Amino acid sequence: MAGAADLHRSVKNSDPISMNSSHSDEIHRNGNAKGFKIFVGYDPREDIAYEVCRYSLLKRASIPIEIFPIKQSELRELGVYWRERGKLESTEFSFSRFLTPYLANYEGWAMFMDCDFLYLDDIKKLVDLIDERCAIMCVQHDYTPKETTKMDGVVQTVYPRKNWSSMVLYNCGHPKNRSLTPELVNKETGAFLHRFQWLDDDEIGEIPFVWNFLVGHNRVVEGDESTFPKAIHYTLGGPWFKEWKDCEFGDLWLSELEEFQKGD
Ligand SMILES: [Mn+2]
Repeated sequence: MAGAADLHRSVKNSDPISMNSSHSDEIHRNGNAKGFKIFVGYDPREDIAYEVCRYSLLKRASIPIEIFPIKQSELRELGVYWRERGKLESTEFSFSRFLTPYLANYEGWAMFMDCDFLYLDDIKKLVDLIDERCAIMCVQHDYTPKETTKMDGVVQTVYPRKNWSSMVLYNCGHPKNRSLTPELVNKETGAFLHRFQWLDDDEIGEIPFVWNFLVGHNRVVEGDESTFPKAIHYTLGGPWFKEWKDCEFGDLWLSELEEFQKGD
């Protein structure tokens, strides 16, 4: 089995965004000299979603960030992920996402997010919301999907705190998150992990919903800027799937794709 050192070497070598010489206080506070770490759930069926998500983050970021795709095949090679895929897992990162604190060496803050996001604002504004007292922070959706399938027809389950785990700021150095070892992530149930049952409720901080704006669920209120999405989450399926080409906010994703492909 590969040790954490191999993994961190692998993570460090994959595509760091270099930082200029003026290290900001905020980066030091986050225990991270290179940039704020963002782990993005990667699924081979949605490669273009990942690329556009990454592009949208980098384009608007005014702080140094490092983006790492969480690829199940790589984690398996490194020996940190070995559980069998269950029928209810709609993506390859259903469980591997919970390795985020481990992948960040249990240091500082790091974010996990699905790949089906489009960023519309500067992630610095999200990082500025970090509350050091929390073990994690996320958008606490009150969300019970009516749909029973998503993406290419994979059956979905409904459970409390659904979608909370799709974008999480992890206080990787928090003692409670030490329990998220590869051993635990490989054996615990979906309910335990997605409901954050290694934590007490008051250790879970709240982020405004506009940072995980669920297409088909959340709504923009005209004239109310606090409802304008900062990060759109195409949770039902995005325009990279034929059947979702015309979904709400699909035009924004498609124009971002065009810009990405032009290589701007
Ligand atoms: Mn998603």
